[in-house]
Amino acid sequence: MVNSSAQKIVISGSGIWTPPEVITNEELVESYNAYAEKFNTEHAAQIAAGTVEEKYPSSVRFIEKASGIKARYVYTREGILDTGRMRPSFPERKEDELSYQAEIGISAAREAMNAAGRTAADIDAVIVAAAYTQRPYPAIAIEIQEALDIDGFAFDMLGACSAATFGLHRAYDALKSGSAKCVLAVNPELVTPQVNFCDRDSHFIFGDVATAIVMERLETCTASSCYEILSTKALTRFSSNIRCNFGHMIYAHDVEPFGWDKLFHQSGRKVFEEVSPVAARHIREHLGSLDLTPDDVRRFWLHQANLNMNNMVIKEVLGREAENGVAPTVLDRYGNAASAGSIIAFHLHNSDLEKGDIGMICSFGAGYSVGSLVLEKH
Ligand code: CO8
Repeated sequence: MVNSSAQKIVISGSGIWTPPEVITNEELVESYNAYAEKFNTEHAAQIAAGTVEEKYPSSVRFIEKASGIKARYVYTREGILDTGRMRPSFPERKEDELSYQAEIGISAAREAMNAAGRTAADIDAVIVAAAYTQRPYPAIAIEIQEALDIDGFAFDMLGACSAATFGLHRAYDALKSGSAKCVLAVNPELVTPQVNFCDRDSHFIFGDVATAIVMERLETCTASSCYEILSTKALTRFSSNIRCNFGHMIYAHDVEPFGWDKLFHQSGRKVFEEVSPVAARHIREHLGSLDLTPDDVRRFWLHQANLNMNNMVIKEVLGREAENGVAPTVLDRYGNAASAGSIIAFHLHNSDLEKGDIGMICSFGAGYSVGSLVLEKH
């Protein structure tokens, strides 16, 4: 959708909640390898008989070379490195307690509201957009709305890797149509509970984070700087190459509710090869629709799943290696923070842009999905 009417929509503030705890590759690999060794010893007979697959060791060198990830922030380290558990430990919160996702979402939301100079009274819509919500209802967004004392309406939406950008698209549409005057879009990506820490192909990929954006009309914006949204563009193509089969039907399925396929799993190489060209084409076409070329863009805030993938996408888009800083990386510290990756990159790497500079947020991954916004700094 192109912002053709006189009504200009802007991002007036952003915020982030970064977990206090970190797990390095070295720590993760050490615990995985101890787990794998124990598993192989306990299943020696079945491995010898060919009925159980041997677990091969993970490697820091592989992880860094294949993904660019060096560490990840986690809500809690508790349980993840315990070879007898291999999953985080989150005590269940009572029905009268704030949920984990609302808690981290509120921290990011408060920072975004401060940056935008907005109070709860100014906001009239809350969108929570994330790869998972910890319960289907009442919506996490309504819980955040209540905790922040915001009037209006709130809802949750999923969209895997593109939840955050698709959420911003919905915010843009609501502001354009007039159904909202100031939207708080929150991405509480609490994903470590869905990571299969017993799988060496994916145990290193993800980290937790929450991001938030305040979006409003230019005419109401009082922030010292903001980003006008020139245009939004979304694309989806069905693929099972990144998949999670956890859902409400499990109760009726009579299957193992915590089986490997109920957690995140993917064919990483296929995803890499299939999604990169689609993302590059999407970026070029989106810019082209605004009569912009990739060289007009001062900064690309890309999805943060894999450094090699981002380098490939940018090279394909620009026709050359990217100069330093054109597409900043945060996944070395954050890992893949699901849909929040491109928003973290935007939040941490936009202050040096000048009035009139063009930037582009672009997510890509599970679904498959690609979501982008072209921005101009005011
Ligand atoms: N240590 C050592 N060796 C390993 C390890 C490891 N940890 N893992 C795999 N290997 C081995 C493989 O088994 C393979 O061995 P062999 O050749 O003998 O079969 C060899 O290394 C090479 O494996 P790959 O070909 O798979 O390696 P790649 O170079 O492709 O790297 C990656 C693997 C890093 C996974 C890469 O393919 C990748 O990043 N692809 C892109 C994937 C992507 O973008 N996915 C999107 C993720 S979804 C998302 O972003 C958010 C939505 C969902 C949120 C869910 C939260 C839980």
